[in-house]
Amino acid sequence: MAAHNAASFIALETKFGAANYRPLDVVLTRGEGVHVWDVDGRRYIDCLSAYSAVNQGHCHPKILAAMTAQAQRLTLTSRAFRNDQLGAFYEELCALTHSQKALPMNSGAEAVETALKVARKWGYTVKGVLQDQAEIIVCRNNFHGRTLTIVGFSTDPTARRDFGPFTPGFRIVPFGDIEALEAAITPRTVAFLVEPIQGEAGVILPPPGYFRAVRELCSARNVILILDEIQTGLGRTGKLLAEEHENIEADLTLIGKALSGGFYPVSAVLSNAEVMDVLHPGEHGSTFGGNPLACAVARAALRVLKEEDMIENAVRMGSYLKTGLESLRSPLFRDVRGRGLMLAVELQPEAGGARAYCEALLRQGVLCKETHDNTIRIAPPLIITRSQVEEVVDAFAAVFCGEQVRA
Ligand code: IF1
Repeated sequence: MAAHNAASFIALETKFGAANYRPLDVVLTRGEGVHVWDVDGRRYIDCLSAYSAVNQGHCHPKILAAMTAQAQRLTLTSRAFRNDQLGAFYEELCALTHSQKALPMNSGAEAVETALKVARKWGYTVKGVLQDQAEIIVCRNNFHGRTLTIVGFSTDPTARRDFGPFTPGFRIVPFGDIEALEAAITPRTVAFLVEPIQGEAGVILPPPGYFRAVRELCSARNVILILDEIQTGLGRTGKLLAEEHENIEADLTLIGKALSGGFYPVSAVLSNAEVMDVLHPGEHGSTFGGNPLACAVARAALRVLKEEDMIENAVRMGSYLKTGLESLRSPLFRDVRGRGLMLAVELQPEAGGARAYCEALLRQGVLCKETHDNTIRIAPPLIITRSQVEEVVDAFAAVFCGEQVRA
C-alpha cells in the first residue's frame, strides 16, 4: 500500500508534468527543521535545503506564525496602493544588510532581471553610455536563473540550446580571473554580474582576494558591481552576505530563496541610493512583488536568522561537516570544498558520476543532489546540530567507505 503510494505520485508527475526535471524518486510529504519525511514515513536529513531556500529549516514555527497571521489579515494589495508591511520590511532589510534602498520581487531570476535593467539605465542616464550600447560582463559557468535574457548569457549548452535568439549586450569572462575582467571592460561596460561562490558550477570558490580586486577595479572604471547572493546570501556561507568574507560592498546585491525561509517566493535587489534612484514610476514592477504576505514572511525569516544565531551555527557546523567529510579520506573523493554550510564533494572521474551516490545516500537517510556529473552538493539547513552532522558523515561513510565509521 505504502510502496504503491509513492509509485502512484511519481506516475502522476510523469504522466501530466512537463519533463524539465529528473528528481530523485523520493516523494516528500512533511518537513520540520533539518528533516523531511516521505510518503512511506521514512525520515531524511535534507542536505539540499531546497537549493538554500530553507536555511532556517523546514516549516520554521515563527515564520509559519507570521505567515498565517498575515494571511488572515491581508495578502495582496498590488503596488497601486500601499500596505502596512512594506515599509517595515524595507527598514529591517536595509538595516540588516547596510543598504539604502531595496526593490522587492518574487523569484531570483526576477531580481537578476531587475538589476540588469537598473544597471543599463544607470549606464545611459548617469555614466553616459550611448543609447543601446551598454555591455554587462558575466562569468563563464554562471548560474543566474532561467529567463531568456539570463540563459542567453549562460555558458551551459543545456540551458541555452534551442532557446535563442537572445538579448545582446553581454560579455563572458572566466570566473576568478581579475586580468580577464580588466581586459573585458570598455567605456560601454555598465556592470559586472557575478556569484560570490559559483553554485551550479559545483561550489567553485574564487582565489582569495579576487573580490577585493573586483571591487577596486569596478570602482576605478565606473562599473556597477552586481553580486548575485541569491544562493550564497542569508547565512549560507557563514556570513549574512558572502561579500563580507572579503569586506567589500556591492553596488547591487541580489537576494532571494531564504529571504522567505522557503514559505513563499520573495526576492529583492539591494542598493545604495544613487544606483536605485534611476528608476521612476512605471519603469518596473510586479503584481506580487512587495505584497504584505511576502513582507511579513520575509521579516520573520530575517528575524529568526539573527535571533536564533543561525549564521554562527553555519560557521561552526560547516567546518565540523567539512572536517568530517575530509576525514573519510575516500579514494573516490577528488575534493571536499566550500564555505560555511555551502559544501560540495567532487568525485573522481572514475567514480562513474554522482547521481548513483546521491541515490545511495538517500537509502542512508540523507538527501543530496548532484550538480554536473561528478559533484555532490551538501547544504543542510543552518540549524543543523553536531549529532545531525555526525549522522550525515556516517551516511557518507556507509556509501563511500562501505562501513559505519562511528558507532
Ligand atoms: C532550478 C542550480 C542552485 C541561483 C543563483 C539566481 C537563481 C538561482 C545564484 C534563480 C537559482 C536554483 C534554481 C533551481 C536550481 C538552483 C540551483 F543548481 F541551478 F544552481 F540553487 F544551485 N541566482 N538556483 O542559484 O533563482 O529564479 O530559481 O528563484 O531548478 O532551476 P530562481
